[in-house]
Amino acid sequence: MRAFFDPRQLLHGPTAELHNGGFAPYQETPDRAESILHAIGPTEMPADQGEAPILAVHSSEYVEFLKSAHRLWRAAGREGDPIPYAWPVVGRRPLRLARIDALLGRFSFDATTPIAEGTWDAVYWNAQTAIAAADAVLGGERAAFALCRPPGHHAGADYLGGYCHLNVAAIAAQRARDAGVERVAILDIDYHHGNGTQDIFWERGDVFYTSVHADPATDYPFFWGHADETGGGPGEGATLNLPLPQGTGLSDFRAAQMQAIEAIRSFNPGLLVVSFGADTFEGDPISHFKLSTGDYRMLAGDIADAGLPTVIVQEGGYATAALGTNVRSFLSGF
Ligand code: Q9C
Ligand code: ZN
Repeated sequence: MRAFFDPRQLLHGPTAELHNGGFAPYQETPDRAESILHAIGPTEMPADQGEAPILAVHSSEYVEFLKSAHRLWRAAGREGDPIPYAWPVVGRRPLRLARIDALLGRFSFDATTPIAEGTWDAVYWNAQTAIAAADAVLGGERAAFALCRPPGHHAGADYLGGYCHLNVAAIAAQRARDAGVERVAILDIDYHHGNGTQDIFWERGDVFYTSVHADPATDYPFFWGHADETGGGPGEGATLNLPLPQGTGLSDFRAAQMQAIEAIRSFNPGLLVVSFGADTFEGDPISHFKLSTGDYRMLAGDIADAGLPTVIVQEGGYATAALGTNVRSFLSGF
């Protein structure tokens, strides 16, 4: 399978994150990409398609914020990386905000996603990697893999969070729409619900979003991913959430994924984007499912059986030493 990666994706390297009330080493490390590269072998560099496919998903105000946040943080006399601490909980009027702390709150939903000096370059090339994989599939490949890092599915049209800045799955899906694919499905099998992807396509009937994930009553991102969220307006019925309890192993996960695949088949898309997170792994340090390395091959086989042109984008997975072999197992099932 063709696989894409750009070394500039390693430029995003925050040092610390807020975790359980204190600072801890940042979990979403460049080593994650190195682990995957080591396991899957050579990758191709993406072409540069510019900002247009990014701006087809994200607001220009948000993109300008991502580009300038680290510089504004330094200009405010700060050390370290920008981290937000105040949010507009109730609503978001279009305010003309100036101070970096206000901007951080406006364009984020949590405090776990710093913006380091190299973040914009890293996430720009991260997006190009997803676009290149989408273009390969649009060009006739049966499946292609985007080694995305940082992940994307928690990022909305105008907000970051959950280690995510640009929503690579949404960018790939929109790329397919803009290339003339009438209906696109997204299957999200990261441990966490992909709130950003859901939000981006919430009112869209042309992009079906379905996710198997840890119950948000107990797990991040808490405020999205509940079973009664099914889409709004023209998108009503085009969102399907399948939350599962902590401790879930292969058989229950596989059954839920099969339900998601059946719903995708009924939607009859021309292309599938898989948000693949390996944080469902039994050894993951921040998650609570019980999948083993060999399970990923079987789960991928079920997805491949749907017979759809498939773009696979990497999301989470924090058992770094095992991450590469877990990804390789998944890709081997196609
Ligand atoms: N330090 C993805 O898997 N942080 N994001 C939870 C643990 C948020 C994970 C606190 C976890 C987000 C793409
Ligand atoms: Zn995750």
